[in-house]
Amino acid sequence: MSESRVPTFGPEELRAVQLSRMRSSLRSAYESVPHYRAAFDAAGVTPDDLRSLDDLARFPFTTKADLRENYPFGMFAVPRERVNRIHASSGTTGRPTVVGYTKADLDTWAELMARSIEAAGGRAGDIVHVAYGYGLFTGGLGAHYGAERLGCTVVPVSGGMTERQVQLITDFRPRIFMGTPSYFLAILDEMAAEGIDPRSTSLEIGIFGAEPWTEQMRVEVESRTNIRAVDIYGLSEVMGPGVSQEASTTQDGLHIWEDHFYPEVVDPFTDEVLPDGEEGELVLTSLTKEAMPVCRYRTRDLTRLLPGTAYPPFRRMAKVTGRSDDMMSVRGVNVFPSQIEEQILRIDALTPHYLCVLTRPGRMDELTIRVERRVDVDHVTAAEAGRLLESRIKHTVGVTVKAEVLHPHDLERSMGKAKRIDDQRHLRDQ
Ligand code: DLL
Repeated sequence: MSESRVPTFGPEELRAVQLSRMRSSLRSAYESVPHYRAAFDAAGVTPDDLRSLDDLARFPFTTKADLRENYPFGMFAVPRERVNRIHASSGTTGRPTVVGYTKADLDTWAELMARSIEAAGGRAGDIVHVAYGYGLFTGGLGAHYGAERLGCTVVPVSGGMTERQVQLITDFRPRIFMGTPSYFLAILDEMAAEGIDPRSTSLEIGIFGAEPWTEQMRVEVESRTNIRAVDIYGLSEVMGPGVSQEASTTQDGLHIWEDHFYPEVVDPFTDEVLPDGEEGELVLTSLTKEAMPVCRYRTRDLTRLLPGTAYPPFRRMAKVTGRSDDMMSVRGVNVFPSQIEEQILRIDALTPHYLCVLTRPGRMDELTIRVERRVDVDHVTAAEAGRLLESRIKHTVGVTVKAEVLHPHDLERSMGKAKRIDDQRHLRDQ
């Protein structure tokens, strides 16, 4: 077997590499980005105060708001002429968040994506179908250059035109699919409509990310196909896809490429750094980025740090349970869409196509789960499934919800990240 792209480090050696890279990254941020100089000064720290990795806790956090305030290029640590590429995420309101990459950053990203695809079971010579969106979103181009770097044949389909996706999968016979899990379900439905058995396709590996998906969703995808489904994580502010990747050999959470990103998990309310194993908000510090170093970036993603299995000493992060922004507070109970998804997929008559609708008809919040039934399910069974879902959510999550079981295809399909929450409460407040 050829040598792995995942470098090997002893635990001490990795920490030494992290510390020296962190020092130079913080120095570059402090010296070249006015925002960081002001934030470090306000916190009373300079990069020289970083003597051990634990000292990072003394440094200030960086948030999406900081990036927005420095729109468009204020967070860059290099002259604009050295920035080779820009990506941006639109966000729901206001200015987009802009990120930049030097030539070396793009090279690192391609290498980390090649590493991720390899960890997912990919190898040179594979055909890779990329259904992540191309453009300002980092998914498409990130996957693309990584697959090319690994020596794969890339099919840059991007998202949308689902019939054509099916045709290209059938005709080109890719081994690997890369896209959001929710969009892959739409492709599976299209296959079903065309009478194509997904088990008869060439696909063996699915590298799914850009949105939360549950273990139950993995079971759903793997049972309908011959695919091994693995998770990929990343965010544009920190690089894009390829910050962490689940190994196909273990399928037990995502190894963080710690030679390039230093993870912490903090209590989202007290900001205190939590010990490994405890759930909180993931905070990432870039160690090698030139164009836009990030110091303690608050991802808003909730997870836990776990010891490495397939690639120690790199630690793993557990599957993201949700974003703190996606937490629905319903009559005092905190609920994440992933908790709802888990219960939906435990009921045979229901599909993973669902939407959580929040309303406030009187003084109290109401949560309605709109979920499609499976094609072969009759009305009586569908109604029973709805009642079962209501009672299971009541018992496991602790909140009373209304389930509305819909016909197949009643809900809009997304081509990228699925929309799981429709908050209509503000409509009445205005
Ligand atoms: O979604 C980058 C990406 C592209 C990752 C393709 C994986 C595959 P953004 O658009 O900046 O970047 O959105 C980042 O998406 O903070 C998470 O909330 C969510 N997210 C990304 N991957 C996962 C995942 C890309 N595997 C935001 N599980 C992140 C759960 C994920 N959430």
